[in-house]
Amino acid sequence: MPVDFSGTWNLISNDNFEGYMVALGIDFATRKIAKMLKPQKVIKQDGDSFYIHTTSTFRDYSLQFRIGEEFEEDNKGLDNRKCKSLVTWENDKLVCVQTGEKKNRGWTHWLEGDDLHLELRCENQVCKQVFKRA
Ligand code: ECB
Repeated sequence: MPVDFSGTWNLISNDNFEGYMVALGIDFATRKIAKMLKPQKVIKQDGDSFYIHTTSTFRDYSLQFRIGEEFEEDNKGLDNRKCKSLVTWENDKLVCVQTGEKKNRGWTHWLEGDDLHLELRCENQVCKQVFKRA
């Protein structure tokens, strides 16, 4: 039985989001707004099928994928670059590799106690987010 990430999750910490956004080339004004946000994630998981909706007062982003099936990701409203994304299980961690213009781009989700963790990577920057159940 895989881990179940399903639920509604509220951001409680966001380390080095600034560095991650700079690595993605997000402009100053957008970064100032984005840093203030407390996004919520709604995750619907059915076995190896995922729907992840990240919402905020500023922008929303949604993603649907199946484990092991590469897909075209259009990072609309984020950095607006396209990439090829592949999500796999690494033990109980959900690991996404986003292949494209930016080196070393991807993210990892895992559960720790009652918290949802997310590491966002781009080039030499790592942003660490923690969410609690709503
Ligand atoms: C959607 C809420 C954040 C909106 C921030 C707006 C502008 C900043 C532009 C680019 C920054 C890059 C990413 C924002 C951080 C989080 C959004 C979703 C990150 C993501 O890829 O989550 C994965 C894993 O949960 C599922 O899409």
